[in-house]
Amino acid sequence: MAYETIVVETADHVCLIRLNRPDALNALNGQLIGELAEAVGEADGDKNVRCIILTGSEKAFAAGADISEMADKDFVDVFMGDMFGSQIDRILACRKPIIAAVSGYALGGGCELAMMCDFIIAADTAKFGQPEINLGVIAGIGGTQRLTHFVGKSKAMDMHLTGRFMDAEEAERSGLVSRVVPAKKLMDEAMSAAQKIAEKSALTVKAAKEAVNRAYELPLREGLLFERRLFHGLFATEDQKEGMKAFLEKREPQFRDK
Ligand code: CO8
Repeated sequence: MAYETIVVETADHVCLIRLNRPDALNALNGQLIGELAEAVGEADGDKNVRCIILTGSEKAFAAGADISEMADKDFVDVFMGDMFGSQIDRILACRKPIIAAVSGYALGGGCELAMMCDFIIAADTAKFGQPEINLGVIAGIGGTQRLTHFVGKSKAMDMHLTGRFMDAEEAERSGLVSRVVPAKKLMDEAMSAAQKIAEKSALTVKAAKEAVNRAYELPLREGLLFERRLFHGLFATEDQKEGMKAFLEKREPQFRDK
């Protein structure tokens, strides 16, 4: 499908999705969110794709929802239209890993979009923030919930109430991002992480993603049981036999996603 607000390239089992509204610092308008949901859905259904990278430009991952598109809307518009609800649900339904590669601004909906991914690799230029408070609104696609899980209540409150930005170093220290790299190396780092994931059993990767996500959704006892049962279930797969045999034979495993 031809997209206008994103660029999609797939090579070596990795689908790279680049947000592409440079004049608006990749502000998320309805068209971009719709195209992104479509592209993520396509990549999820494409057998050739084993990992997805979501990125923006050097200056901005995304500077938030598009304020010019939202400014004149009223409650009935956004409530009845369920602004971005179904598109966001489609992105969240993706069962393949999504890495956010963040350079520059990741603000408001941009920060929330990065947090929806499975992990964030940040350039040393990255700036995260939830400045919606300055616009007379609050976060609307997960920011109050996910940021709090990542960085704890005190820092999340600070970010949401003051609207201040967090730099890459603070974001790593606080657990929001998994690693920080020099801006020039961001895409190489993200690509090498994606390639590593692509080499694993796709079956096991899906199981790991589902289990980690349960940590955010279930009480500990239920999460532990979910993990244990998935762990037990993986012993029914050929990839478990191959992975353990390869280790004992001191060779690389040849996973077949079975
Ligand atoms: N929406 C629309 N246009 C934007 C946005 C945005 N969020 N951010 C930047 N732009 C545009 C600017 O208007 C400007 O356009 P133009 O050149 O035509 O004037 C262009 O991008 C470049 O921006 P600046 O000139 O402002 O660049 P600076 O380097 O001076 O500043 C900043 C960069 C600090 C990032 C600044 O642009 C800024 O503060 N942007 C707004 C950040 C913000 O408030 N984000 C939160 C938006 S609200 C939100 O995300 C709600 C999420 C929940 C949605 C839920 C839906 C259900």
